[in-house]
Amino acid sequence: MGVILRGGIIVTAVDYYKADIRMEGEKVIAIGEGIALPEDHILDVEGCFLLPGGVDVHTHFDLPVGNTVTADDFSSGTQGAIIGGTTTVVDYATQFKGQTLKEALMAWHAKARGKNYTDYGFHMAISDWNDDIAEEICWLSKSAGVTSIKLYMAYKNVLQVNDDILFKAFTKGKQHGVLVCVHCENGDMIYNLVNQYRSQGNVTPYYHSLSRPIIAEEEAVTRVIAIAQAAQSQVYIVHLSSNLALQVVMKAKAKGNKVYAETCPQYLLLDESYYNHSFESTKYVISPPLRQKENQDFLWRGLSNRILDVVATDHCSFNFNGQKDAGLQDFSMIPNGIPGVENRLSLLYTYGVVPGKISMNTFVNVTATQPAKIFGLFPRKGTIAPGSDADIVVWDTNHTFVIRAETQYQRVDYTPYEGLQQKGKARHVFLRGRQVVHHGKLCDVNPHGIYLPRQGIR
Ligand code: DUC
Ligand code: ZN
Ligand code: ZN
Repeated sequence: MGVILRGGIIVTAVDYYKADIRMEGEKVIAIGEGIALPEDHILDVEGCFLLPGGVDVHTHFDLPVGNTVTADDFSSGTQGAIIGGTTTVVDYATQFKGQTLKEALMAWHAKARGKNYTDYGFHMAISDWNDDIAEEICWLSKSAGVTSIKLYMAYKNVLQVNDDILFKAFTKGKQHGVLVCVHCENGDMIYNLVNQYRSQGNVTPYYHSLSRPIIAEEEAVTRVIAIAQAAQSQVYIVHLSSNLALQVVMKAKAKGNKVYAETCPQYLLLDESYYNHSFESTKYVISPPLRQKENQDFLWRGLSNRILDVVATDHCSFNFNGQKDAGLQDFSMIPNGIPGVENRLSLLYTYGVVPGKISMNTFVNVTATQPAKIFGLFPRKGTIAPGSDADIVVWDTNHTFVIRAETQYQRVDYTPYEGLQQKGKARHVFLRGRQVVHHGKLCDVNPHGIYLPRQGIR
């Protein structure tokens, strides 16, 4: 027996058309008219969009940071994701000092196994690069299905790597089909600014943003693109936040450099006015920080003209009470990060598609198709086509709701989007053919997500 979704409008990165979808087992089997077999179950989705399940390629679930751990683990994080229409996440497995990549990856598998409501893959964030680690990149890609790594240009004395390591990582990555993702902020500039503010007694969250100016991002983006070019490698820039950094990416792409760039809902929708001297503003402490509002129009345009490839969330949640307050006396001690995996599609639809800033095709492209393509999951994920996994979101364009911490599935005590009115919601969600969300509610209490080994990049 198959399932027929009847009467919806299918949207992919390039198409927009009315047709029925037939799913059987885990796959989309047919698209068109008159495709139902006699025993099929028919679901009427008249008036809804049928979208490929969202792919969020930037999450941090169950991540230890300092002496705490992110509020969401794989269970609560992926419940939030699937309710919001995201059916695949690629989480940053993280290597800590002294660990091999294999040890780090096994630790992440242990955290995730049996808990996922979405399908999932892993990147590997590397905090301890050396010759032995470099040799493990081949294993990571060929045997473990992890075809992307991440390095940090910020967090001096903790995660920050120098240009020598960046060059070596790009070279290794190219050799083994591994995409290098980079957090682009100049950590030395930030280190000095943080120390200056603290020594002057300027310790409230307000100084978090002053200590991480746009020039630190612009410089790092410029430098990383140059290093990748010298190593004849591709580069993926995570969480790009400002117009100046966007201009650097635009010029590099125009020159033919293989540069991918990701932004996040928080940079499209929130701005630096959230930082003040109150404890409340710890809720918005992220890196890079929220920017001046005028950056947002440029980022939206960057999405619509496809200079920006991906919208991911960088979901990295810490409770307001009991975690963010570690930085009450010192902004540099506030754990960096915000939640959002549950809200990505509705935020982008409400503030991007509805006012006409991006098209429906771009919406699908940046939330599903491009992330799947860039990270080796396409065409299994990221589109609706015969043979693809039946990860389908039935998107109700007329459903309005308000984002509230008290009703969210994410297990964190606040949301940076509190009170925002949303237009558009995932009514039903199918994960590999199985209905897991019914009328906006999780309808299967069991986690059915599976690990996705990914293909290497070309
Ligand atoms: N960068 C990330 O990508 N995630 C959390 C914190 C950070 O700085
Ligand atoms: Zn980062
Ligand atoms: Zn991140």
